[in-house]
Amino acid sequence: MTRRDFLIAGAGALTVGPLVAARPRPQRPPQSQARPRPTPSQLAWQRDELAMFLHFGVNTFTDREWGDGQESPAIFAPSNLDARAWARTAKAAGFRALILTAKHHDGFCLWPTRTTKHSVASSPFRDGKGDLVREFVEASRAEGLRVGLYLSPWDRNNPLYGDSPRYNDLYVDQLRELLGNYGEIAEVWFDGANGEGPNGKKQIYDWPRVWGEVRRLQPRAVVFSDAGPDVRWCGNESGSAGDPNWSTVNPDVVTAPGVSGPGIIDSLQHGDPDGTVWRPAEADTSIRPGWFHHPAEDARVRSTDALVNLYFRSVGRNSKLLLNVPPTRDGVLHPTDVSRLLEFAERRRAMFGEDLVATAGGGAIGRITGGPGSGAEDHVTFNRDVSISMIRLEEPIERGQSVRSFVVHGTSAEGQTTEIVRGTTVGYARLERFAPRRVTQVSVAVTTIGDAPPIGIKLFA
Ligand code: FUL
Repeated sequence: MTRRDFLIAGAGALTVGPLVAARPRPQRPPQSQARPRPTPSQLAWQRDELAMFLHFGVNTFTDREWGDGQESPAIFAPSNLDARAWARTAKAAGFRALILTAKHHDGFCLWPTRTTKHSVASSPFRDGKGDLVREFVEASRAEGLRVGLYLSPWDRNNPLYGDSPRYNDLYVDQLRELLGNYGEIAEVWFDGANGEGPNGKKQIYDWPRVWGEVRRLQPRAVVFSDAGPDVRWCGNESGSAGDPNWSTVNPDVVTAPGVSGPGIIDSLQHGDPDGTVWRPAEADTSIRPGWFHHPAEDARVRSTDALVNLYFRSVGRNSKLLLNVPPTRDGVLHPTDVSRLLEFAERRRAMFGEDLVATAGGGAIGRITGGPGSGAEDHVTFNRDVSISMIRLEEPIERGQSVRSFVVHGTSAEGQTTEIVRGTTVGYARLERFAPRRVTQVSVAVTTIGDAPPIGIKLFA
């Protein structure tokens, strides 16, 4: 298939190619005006690319994943807790934000809340005078990292859980403490877990109220949940974004955190090209099998190769990677996890350190076609024969997302042009790997919804 065939085959309403040239040009309004765009906070969130998740709490000490709320605060006794070391590792590994489980489903609060005694204030940590949320935010800021907090709505300790209005008041009070007393919070993370309360009582969460509180107290924060409103879940816990992956969604499909039903996972994975709101996908997963640290999993930390693959499946598919690295009972990151993170960073530096378009791109990058609902093609001409094996494509997402499909061709020094790779959406970033090949010119053709944007092209050996 030639590039021109691709342009013809790939888009519904093309204005190029002999098959459609005779048809009247579709009378579509320029959609770029109407298409959703990210807010400045959503843009900053995505540009961070990598965030580190820290699951830490009573489960760390009981060796469980979900506590039942009956744990004694006396067990929370990290011997050597060093939040600054967490942040230093995150920074050294190229992460730009950190998210801490301020309260998990067991209800134990890592800050001295006024709402319950089930907190660090009743524990041996810093002789009951500690505030881990404060240590965490201060350490993150000292390393220039953005801060996020996870506050589980499901609370297996609190007696009010299941008594909907009263528990909702308490939950909002906890949120107010976290969002009112610790400076700027960049992301607030809500999962939709909604287990049974005492005596089988069902808790009905008041999400509009919760999100309203976040807006009021932290207007620049992004709110994550399955249903957004700012950032959506990618639909699995293995850290793989969908392909295609649109950052726009139809908000009527996933209406609240934790909802299930037909089409929901598909919508979380892929978004919707005709979606009316901007709600990019966050890909969350753990560096280990569990979310909390379990000594038995110390030999099951993801390999550096696996982390690189994960990066391609998340950041490389228009998503953001939220990688969990759980502290141990000592309150430090496990040395194996730390070395994997540093190797992961080193590998990224080696892979993406030299953009050949910048260093050997002799020719101008030119737009050939464009226009609403159309295709576009850009060329990179090298001033020498170069070997390439990876490409990074980028859309200027501040203008929205519009690439529906792309195809990359390479031309050798002998003048032979062959297809290298093709795919669907681009968005913030699209990363592809392929068998190394020598080229003097690379072209990228795209089909789009709305105006064809200038596509950023980076090529790597
Ligand atoms: C889920 C929780 O049930 C897991 O324990 C973990 O916190 C994960 C990130 O979200 O909903």
